[in-house]
Amino acid sequence: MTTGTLITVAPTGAESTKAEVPALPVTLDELVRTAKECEALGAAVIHVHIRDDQARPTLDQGRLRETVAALRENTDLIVQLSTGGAVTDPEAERLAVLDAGPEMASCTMGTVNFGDDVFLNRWEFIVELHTRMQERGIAPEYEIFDLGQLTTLRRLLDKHGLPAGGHVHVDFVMGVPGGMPGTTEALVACRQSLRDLPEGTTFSATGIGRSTIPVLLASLSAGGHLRVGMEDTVTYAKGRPVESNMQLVARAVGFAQLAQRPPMTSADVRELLRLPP
Ligand code: KMH
Ligand code: ZN
Repeated sequence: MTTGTLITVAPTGAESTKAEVPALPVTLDELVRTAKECEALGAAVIHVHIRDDQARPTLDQGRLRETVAALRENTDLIVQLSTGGAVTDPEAERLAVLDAGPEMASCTMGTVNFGDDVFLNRWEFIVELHTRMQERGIAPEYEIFDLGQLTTLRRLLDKHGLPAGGHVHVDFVMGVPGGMPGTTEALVACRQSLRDLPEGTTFSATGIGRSTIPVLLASLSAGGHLRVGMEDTVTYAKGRPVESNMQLVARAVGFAQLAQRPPMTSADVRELLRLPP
């Protein structure tokens, strides 16, 4: 039975520029402040991409470690580092993200067209990420950009076993130009495909751009959880830029409360996802 709602905030991403989106948190200070405020509102997980001194996406190991340490020190949020990075990041650097020791990390289940780019995720790379996470006790969030990627996930689990902690959690990333659309129909198709995955598999969903609200509502009504943030959405409503990540988290919390599925604490989420101690 689904009770509360797991709310993930994805505050930064790798795609928007600070010049175009000044409210984007790009420094460690901005990120920590955002994390604290989003936690106070009801977020339990933070999906993290970091930037360099010029606000460009980076996978710099020192910065990643510093970020994990600062978020741990200042919040009780579950820190989920992105292994997706930016579309230009090499596989070796994406794998090395795990060396920063996060509690969770993202793990995308296949290659997808990504606007005018390609987000490359070869099978061997997926297996390597999954295996390293198993060995290190890092819980994956399997990112699903298209329906067939759930079949890849099933193949991965069949051939290489369950993730650390034994619980499977997926995130439907919907509405990327090149991936599945951010519609109720697509979410229901994904939801139905979960029956081929281990019993108890949980899911969250996020809709890119204007699909954010339809996906949020569809996920709540289908028993799913939510991811929101400026990685995915920089327009709050027609003609209104997002002012902050807190604005998006507050909206998600409002919808979750309306659905009588209030936000879960990070302690509840650690239990739900059976995160390794
Ligand atoms: N920035 C995208 C190319 C992830 O974080 O794992 C990939 C992405 C997925 O954001
Ligand atoms: Zn990401």
